[in-house]
Amino acid sequence: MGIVIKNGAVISPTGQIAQDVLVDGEIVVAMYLPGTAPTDGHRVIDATGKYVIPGGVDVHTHFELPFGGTEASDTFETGTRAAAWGGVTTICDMAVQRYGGNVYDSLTEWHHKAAENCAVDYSFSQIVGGIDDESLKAMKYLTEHEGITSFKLFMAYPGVFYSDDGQILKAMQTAAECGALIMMHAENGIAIDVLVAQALARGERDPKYHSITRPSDLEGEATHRAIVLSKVAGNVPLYIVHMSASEALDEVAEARHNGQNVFAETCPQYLYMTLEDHLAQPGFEGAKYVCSPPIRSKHDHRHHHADLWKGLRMNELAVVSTDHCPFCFKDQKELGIGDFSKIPNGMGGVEHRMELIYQGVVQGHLSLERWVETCSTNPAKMFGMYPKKGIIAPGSDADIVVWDPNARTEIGYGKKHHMNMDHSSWEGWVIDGKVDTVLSRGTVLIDNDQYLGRKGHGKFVRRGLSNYLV
Ligand code: DUC
Ligand code: ZN
Ligand code: ZN
Repeated sequence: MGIVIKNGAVISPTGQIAQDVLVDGEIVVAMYLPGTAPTDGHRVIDATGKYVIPGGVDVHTHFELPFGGTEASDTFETGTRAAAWGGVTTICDMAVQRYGGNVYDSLTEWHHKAAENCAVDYSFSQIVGGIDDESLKAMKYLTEHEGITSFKLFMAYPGVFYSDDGQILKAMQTAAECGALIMMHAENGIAIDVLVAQALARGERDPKYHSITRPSDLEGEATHRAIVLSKVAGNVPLYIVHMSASEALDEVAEARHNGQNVFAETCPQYLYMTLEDHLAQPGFEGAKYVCSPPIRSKHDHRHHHADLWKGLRMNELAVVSTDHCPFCFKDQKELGIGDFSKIPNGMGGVEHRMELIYQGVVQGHLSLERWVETCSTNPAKMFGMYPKKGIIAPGSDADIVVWDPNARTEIGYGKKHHMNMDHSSWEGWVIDGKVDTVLSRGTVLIDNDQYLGRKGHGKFVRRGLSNYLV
């Protein structure tokens, strides 16, 4: 028995077409004029008045990440279940090699954490925190033999993940040789550490100083440096992660204008949240919104939100991810009471990206097509998973979301909230739309507000090289 999704509007980056979708086993096998797909012997999902979109692809999550003296609170089991609730059918988590550690061992560890635990399909990018001959060799091996074709480097977090410019250049040269994508956390961590120490010495200890000590100019500067290094390394594909600042966006726009293989993602928190309304909340509440790069001020001379939305429209930003890195308030965020620099950095969002960016469609920032493109198609292409993922077309995996534009979603703890956190980063947000039904490789995971999935359904996706390059 197959599944027919009938009478919906199928959305892709190139438009919306009224079509029926026939799923057989794990695959989309055919598309029909609306109302004409054979239904005999098939389960029928009526999508009249609804959008039928490719399952979301979130290429930046941190499940079970040991970080900031604690560990991100979602496991692969809880995090991928929340992803399913949010219409996300593929995640790409960050496997972590630290200075002194071994890349292969860390990848094995991440496989071990994820195997048989995931509700949706998953892959990994590899963080390389210790660049030396051995890890450079490993980058090649992972690209050529393990289906891991992207590597995250850090210009921030000295002493934790930080790489200096020489190390970055070497890693980029290696990536250029084997066709891998370099993902960059672009903030000048050396300068930030000076500002943090100076702020603490002045007695500035509240969560809002997290943002004040990480100015947007230092994101712009690091982005510029990363782009120059990528050019020197032979125009290696460079993907700036979690962009928060107009200054950084300018750098990416200029590099793209010059024909460089430079790309970027942003995350919902950078499109909607502000220092004043979130980080500077009374008491220690602002700790919930501590992430890096930080949430920016609405009084900056640059209009970060407006610029980032424009960047998404103009394809200066190709992808929206979440940088999902959840911590509970109790005992985790609380580690930083009295010292903002000890607040674990990260926010939970894997469940809400499709909803929050759809709200951007409702508000007129993006088209429906661009919503699908930035949240599903482009991440699949950028990370070598297309057309298996990121599109509804014959031969693609039947990762499909039926989206109801006439229903609402109330986000919040005790409302819609399935991440393993004791609060919601998006408390009180109401979305003019709703995840109705979710299929992952032809299996129904969400239906009628019920979770029908299971851990172990999700399979590791071996990725190819990026199919997004200019
Ligand atoms: N930023 C975060 O906020 N959390 C995880 C790592 C990162 O770069
Ligand atoms: Zn980062
Ligand atoms: Zn991250």
